[in-house]
Amino acid sequence: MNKQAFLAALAGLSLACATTKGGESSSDAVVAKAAPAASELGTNLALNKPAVSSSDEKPELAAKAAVDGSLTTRWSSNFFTDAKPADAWIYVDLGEKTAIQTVLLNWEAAYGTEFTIMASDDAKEWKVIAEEKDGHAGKVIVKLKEPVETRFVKMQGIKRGTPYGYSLWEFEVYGK
Ligand SMILES: [Ca+2]
Repeated sequence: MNKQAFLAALAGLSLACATTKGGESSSDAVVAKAAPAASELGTNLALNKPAVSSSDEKPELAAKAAVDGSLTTRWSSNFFTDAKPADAWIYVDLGEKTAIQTVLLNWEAAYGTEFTIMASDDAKEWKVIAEEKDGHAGKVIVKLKEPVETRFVKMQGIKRGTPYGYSLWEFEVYGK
């Protein structure tokens, strides 16, 4: 690579970093890596709402542990018995159609590298509202460009970050 090409590549790299930092993206969803203050997101609409999962590794690692507001309890999908462990999912029922704009996934060490966020009014017909291809352990914040009206909000796993299941300390949903 000559000097000019190297500088051009470097400029591209810093532009990519700035794009990530600024939270701007050309895709439908913006994924922020840093957690905003809780007050910026408002009320967690998923807190203590009914949650359903494709499977649970153990009874104490059930779906409800991802919406109980506790960072010492978690949901884990079952990676021993699931025919397709990478397809595991969890959804929360907000109780009524609600405008949502942010989903915060607080992943345990067993995180999802690739997953989608889906919306539904009946828990049968699902629509993809965001896609993430760079998941990591810890907090992953998926911010939609526009609010979406939905009753059910789902994390649909596509690719696991580890050979284990998908495990979330908390699955949080916000209106802004
Ligand atoms: Ca929890």
